[in-house]
Amino acid sequence: MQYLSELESTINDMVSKGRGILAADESTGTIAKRFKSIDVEASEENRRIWRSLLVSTEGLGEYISAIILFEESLNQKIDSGELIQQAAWAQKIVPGIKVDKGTTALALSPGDLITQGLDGLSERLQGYKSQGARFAKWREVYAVDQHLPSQHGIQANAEMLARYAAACQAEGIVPIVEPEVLMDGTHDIERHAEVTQAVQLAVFEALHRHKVVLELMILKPNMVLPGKELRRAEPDEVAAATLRVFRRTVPAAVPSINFLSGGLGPEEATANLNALNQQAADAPWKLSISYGRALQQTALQAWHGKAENVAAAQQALLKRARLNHLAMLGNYQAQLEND
Ligand code: 5MM
Repeated sequence: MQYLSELESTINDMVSKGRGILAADESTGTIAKRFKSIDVEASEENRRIWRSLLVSTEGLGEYISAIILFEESLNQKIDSGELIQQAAWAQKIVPGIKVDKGTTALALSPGDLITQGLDGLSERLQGYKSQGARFAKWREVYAVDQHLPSQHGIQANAEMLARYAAACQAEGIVPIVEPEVLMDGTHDIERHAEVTQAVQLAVFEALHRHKVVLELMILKPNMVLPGKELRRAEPDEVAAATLRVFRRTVPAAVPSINFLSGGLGPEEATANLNALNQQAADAPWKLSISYGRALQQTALQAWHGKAENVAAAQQALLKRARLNHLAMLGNYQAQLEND
């Protein structure tokens, strides 16, 4: 395989015990929503300041091994004049890039979504690589109800993820494969498990068909949960349901499973990860994070767009990263939130 040693070196840098991935790849519309919640204008400069703040947090590299960026961040500099991706490397944090172009309705399949962005992907990957990105991320999104996602939708989404992952590996870029079964809705945990299992089976079948090397990719999935309009589940229940599905569907060759937080609160996301690691001491894969909201939320609240709050926001980010590090070791306790 061309670029084999490059891919191996990136995966070794990204997958390390007790470290996780920070998702800072919100598209322009999504980050505008996050900024609106703290009354900050969604300007390019504010996005630069925010992502500079994240990546310059001293000590972050102890708990975070990689950061997913949005396209514009690869051209942005922190105040010292270093590119954001160089500032990440300075802390041994591998920079990567979201390469999908967001979701749209899947034609003739009401309620199913499909992600766009395959056209010209290889050329874009070459460009991002020359700018310093070492890995990429692509998300497919599945809404859940009694009938959704359809079998057709599950197959179409799996095909997209596999074609994306194959294109990445062909260019020497490690793919993060993100099938997100949404937690929105009133479904019970059994229905979420059933859908997550069907989605992951289809994804791994497609990855095999497209010759994707499982050792050189990272899975970024949802946890198995009841619909958020139904009820909130305890961490032990989430961990047991999630591991049951993952043991059935995720090959041992996959080095790391890095969960998305999907709208879980920061403390809930950390507690669930802790339970997963406590219940899965014998698991073949690392169980880590690729959280966006659950890592950034408390820091955003502390920042509020003000220069004088940067240090407090960085402390908040570092605290969440450290607590998630403890959860990766199965050593998190809720009372640590008060330290
Ligand atoms: C599911 O979202 C991903 C993980 O973030 P959370 O932990 O907050 O759920 C995240 O990487 C997402 O894919 C990016 O923020 C891009 O999302 P949009 O909606 O902007 O494409």
